[in-house]
Amino acid sequence: MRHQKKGATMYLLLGFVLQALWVSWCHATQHYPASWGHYDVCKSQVYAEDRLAWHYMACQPEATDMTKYLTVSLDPPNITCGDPPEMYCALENPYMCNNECDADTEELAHPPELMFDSEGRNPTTFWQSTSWKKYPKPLQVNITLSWNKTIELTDDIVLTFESGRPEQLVLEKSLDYGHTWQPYQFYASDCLDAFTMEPKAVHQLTPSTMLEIICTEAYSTGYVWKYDKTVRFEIKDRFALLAGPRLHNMASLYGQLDTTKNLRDFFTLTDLRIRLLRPATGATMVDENNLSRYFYAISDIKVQGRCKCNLHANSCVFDKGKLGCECEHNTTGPDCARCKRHYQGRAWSMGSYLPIPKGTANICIPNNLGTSVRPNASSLGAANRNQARVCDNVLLRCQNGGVCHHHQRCQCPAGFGGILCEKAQCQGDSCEDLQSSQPSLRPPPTAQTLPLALLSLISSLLATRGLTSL
Ligand SMILES: *[C@@H]1O[C@H](CO)[C@@H](O)[C@H](O)[C@H]1NC(C)=O
Ligand SMILES: *[C@@H]1O[C@H](CO)[C@@H](O)[C@H](O)[C@H]1NC(C)=O
Ligand SMILES: *[C@@H]1O[C@H](CO)[C@@H](O)[C@H](O)[C@H]1NC(C)=O
Ligand SMILES: *[C@@H]1O[C@H](CO)[C@@H](O)[C@H](O)[C@H]1NC(C)=O
Ligand SMILES: *[C@@H]1O[C@H](CO)[C@@H](O)[C@H](O)[C@H]1NC(C)=O
Ligand SMILES: *[C@@H]1O[C@H](CO)[C@@H](O)[C@H](O)[C@H]1NC(C)=O
Ligand SMILES: [Ca+2]
Repeated sequence: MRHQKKGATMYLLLGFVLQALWVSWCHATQHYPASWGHYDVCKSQVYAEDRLAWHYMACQPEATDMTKYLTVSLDPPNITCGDPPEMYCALENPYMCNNECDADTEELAHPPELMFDSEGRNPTTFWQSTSWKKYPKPLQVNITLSWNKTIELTDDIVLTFESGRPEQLVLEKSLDYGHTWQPYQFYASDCLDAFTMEPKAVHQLTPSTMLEIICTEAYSTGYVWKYDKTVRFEIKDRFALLAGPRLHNMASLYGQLDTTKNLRDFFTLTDLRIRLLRPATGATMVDENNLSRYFYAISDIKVQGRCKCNLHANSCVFDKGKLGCECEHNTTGPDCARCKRHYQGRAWSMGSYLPIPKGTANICIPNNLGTSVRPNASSLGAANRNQARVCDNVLLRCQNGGVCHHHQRCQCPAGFGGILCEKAQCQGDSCEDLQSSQPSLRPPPTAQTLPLALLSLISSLLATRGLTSL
């Protein structure tokens, strides 16, 4: 298969900052116009105390077309048309039967690879299933896309159908290489009937419900065969819930991605699965005398994203069929998710987008540096579990524009203070404290100093979130 080309080495080169999407949005809004470039390097040389030293920064690979690096599998495996050869009729006209599929003839074959070839060819190239010969037994197909690497989505997933769009389909994702699956979005011409869910559109979501899994009727109703061929999973619309309609508040989005694991995980995956549950049947009942009208055909699938490197790499290589981050900051592993040997001087942690724009590298330091505090994996996990969450950006706990930092502390804008930035400062005589609200790396206040009522309120809010277990 084309994505498994032997020896193909693909460098996802130094990028703009974040994905092209965000860059273009920033460009449009003229926010932090020059600063985004800081994310594309992991380190730079600076003069410090009269000598040259390295200054480390958070960094991540450029967003790119991720369909070049996936493997596709179908279930059932022999569901592709053409073996034996078959004639298909148009959905809207049962007498128009000029669509022939024959797996042994290249021009008439429709293998799964044709969902990922470059478009712009005329006629389009597409994968096609067998027809609904066994009606009323369901015609169901799973199309599974696997990267064998954790990736982060940066733009809408777009499926383009050559057939009518299915009456029922589910988009699912896995974060653990296909062991477990969660739904991403349900699609049906009748959500209540198909999934017993109320239909909902993404624009009905709010910042506090932005991770809700919805069933939408926007991509299934009717069969405007020629004009409306796409089915979307709207990533950009969900980003905009936090960063504003034109993503003018990027700092808020970054702060929230940084500190809110649910939010980060929502856009993170190792595999995607398209579950086709019921093909388009048109405006009328299923015509049992001509089942050659009912089938699935997909001409294109778009998945834009980047390798997840925990802000410790600015490139990702595709080598021997396998994606991997080129880790910096003395980190290692496919996702740069641990410190190198002999660099475990302090516990590994992911890089941080904050402070905007340079971020914090959180490099791994040699073992013999600093104190002998070396939390091992198990004690670290336990410590993290026991830490109460003070704030959470999805829930917008920090007030007056504060940004939640590591779930522990609200970074308040100048003029505000208090645990949740709820107090206006400078009204009395204590104006000297203003500087202390600037972002800093000092350790967070311990959770025990917080009022108990506040903590329980926060944890009950967190417990009701739909995706806390993701
Ligand atoms: C596909 O394989 C299944 C068994 O794995 C078999 O029951 C079915 O008839 C096959 N379908 C076709 C079209 O070959
Ligand atoms: C039904 O399908 C066959 C091919 O299987 C085709 O020849 C015929 O014209 C189609 N239409 C009707 C109304 O039977
Ligand atoms: C498709 O995947 C789902 C789980 O994601 C599984 O339950 C089902 O058996 C699979 N196969 C088919 C043909 O639907
Ligand atoms: C996935 O990647 C790992 C290395 O990280 C490799 O050992 C394994 O064989 C790969 N699996 C597949 C299915 O390619
Ligand atoms: C590890 O980090 C140190 C800075 O602490 C740097 O000088 C060194 O080059 C890094 N080593 C590797 C192998 O990246
Ligand atoms: C890790 O920490 C736990 C608890 O602090 C301790 O019981 C265990 O012995 C440690 N393991 C290693 C390998 O240091
Ligand atoms: Ca195609």
